[in-house]
Amino acid sequence: MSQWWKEQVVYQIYPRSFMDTNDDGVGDIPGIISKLDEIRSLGAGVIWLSPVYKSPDADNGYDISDYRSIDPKFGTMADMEMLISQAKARGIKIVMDLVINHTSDEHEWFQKSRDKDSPYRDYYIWRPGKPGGKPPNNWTGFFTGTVWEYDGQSGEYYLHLFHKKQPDLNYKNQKVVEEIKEIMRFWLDKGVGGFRCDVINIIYKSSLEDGKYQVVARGIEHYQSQEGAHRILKELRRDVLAHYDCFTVGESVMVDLDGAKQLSDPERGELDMVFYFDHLEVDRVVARYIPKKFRAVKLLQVLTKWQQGLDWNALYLENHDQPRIVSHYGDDGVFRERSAKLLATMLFTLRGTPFIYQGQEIGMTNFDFTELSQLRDVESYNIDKLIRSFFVPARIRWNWIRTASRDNARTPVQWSAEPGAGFTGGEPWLGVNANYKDINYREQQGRPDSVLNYYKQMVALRASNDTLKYGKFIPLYAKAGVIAYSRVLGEEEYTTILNFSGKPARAAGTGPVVASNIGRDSFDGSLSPWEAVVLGKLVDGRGKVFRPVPPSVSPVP
Ligand code: TEU
Ligand code: CA
Repeated sequence: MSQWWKEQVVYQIYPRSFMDTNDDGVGDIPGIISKLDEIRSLGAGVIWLSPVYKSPDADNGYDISDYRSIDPKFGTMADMEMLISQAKARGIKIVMDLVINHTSDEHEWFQKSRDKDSPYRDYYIWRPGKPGGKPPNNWTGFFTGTVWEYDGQSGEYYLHLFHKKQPDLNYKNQKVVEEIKEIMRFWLDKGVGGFRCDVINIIYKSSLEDGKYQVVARGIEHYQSQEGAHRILKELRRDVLAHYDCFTVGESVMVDLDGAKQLSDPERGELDMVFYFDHLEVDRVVARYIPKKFRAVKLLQVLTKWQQGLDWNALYLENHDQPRIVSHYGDDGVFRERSAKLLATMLFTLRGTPFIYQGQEIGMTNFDFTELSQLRDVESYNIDKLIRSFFVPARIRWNWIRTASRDNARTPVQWSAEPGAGFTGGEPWLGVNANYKDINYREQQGRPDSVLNYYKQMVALRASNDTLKYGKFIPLYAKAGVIAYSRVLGEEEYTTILNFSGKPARAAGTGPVVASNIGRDSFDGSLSPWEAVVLGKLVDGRGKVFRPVPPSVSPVP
């Protein structure tokens, strides 16, 4: 089947924060429909929709209580069908979020499984406790704390790697796999273009032995990328996905390059692409919450590893779990617009399918909250509790939470300078950033040099250019804040030079400018603060190659 998804740009929507049409403060499906033209004008051909299924919202929809219905706060199934067809009319496919590691505890399967004699008992992972009222093993979850919850009704514990309202399904039970196949067919038959598969590499628990010591996700060696998960992915592909023109991108937790290769190797027939986290953790210790210094040299190393290691990458800098990239790797102060464009330059000159997260295309920043009580994310509260138990002082705690909280990405999209940022006429479920008066879609739409218009240019540049899509990635140079790499296809070559710093810098090389975040039309080797430039290689009238940039760009002292 054709690999159309390699040609496309994907736009991720987190529905509750996207656009509210009935002023209840929560984004909805009619809101998405009302913005389809904006998404089309950006040049995206796919929308990945974070969950809109029925859910009690213990984890904002990642706890599903019915996979075949739409939660009333988002609209109706008719709205959903309308969205699919309205998107289709604009050449856009909708991709659903497939959250199948766990369900909500309010899902009927789980409710039935609380009865020991029910055929649904084995849909989940139930175990008796250890003597002395201790849980069945020492595992800890992604949201911290034990993964076991005791259920008085049947006198046993059930496993939950995330929130206790997100019980894990038992993938040793073939009936569960068959249920999932039916759910996938249900949505594919409605015309969706594929799935983003939530934490897909951890669905299969090989054993429930105690885990090696670590604070968060203790026990992961028993469920990360197990043979069982690979086998199930192959089966889902063979029995379901292969019969539709669709793609899958799998979120893969704590995966290394070899693991990601296995999951996305076309020969193996599992996933089409994987999301990994390495490139966003250059300035983090172990996981997101403990900061260390950002080094551009390290970033280029990580990019090179994945660009050369995988045949095809899922390229992303933001999603609903990550801080805003301009606040993370860029400068959300004086150089906000310029650094946001630099990050866009990087995103669209790497090899893979680019993903844009809502608001990224206008350079939205992290939230401006000043205390924990303004946050909604369950993870932030749990992390705070955890690090408090290690006696981390309040100020440092808040600093960590503030920079890494998932709510950074979840504040409402800033559409205009009207009250509620044009997102809602009511009280938003999570506070709007006060900078909406300066940073909003409408203002940027009307300004040629805006971040929004730069995104549009970069999407268009990639779309029209096979070298940027399919060219080989070659790292050229990294020093201090500057990195350079090129993309090569046959005789064609493009070089990207990025200055990740607020200081001027130099990088040798002159030549025709294909993209510039400061509106240059020629380049002489001197870089402004946060400057990004893409240089092209041209072929002259006689077919002779003109190399504007030496193959290895070297620093000029
Ligand atoms: O995220 C899983 C995941 O591993 C992390 O990114 C997660 O956010 C957690 O912070 C690890 O510290 C996926 C979803 O994207 C996330 O929104 C859900 O909360 C989670 O799965 C459970 O479904
Ligand atoms: Ca609403």
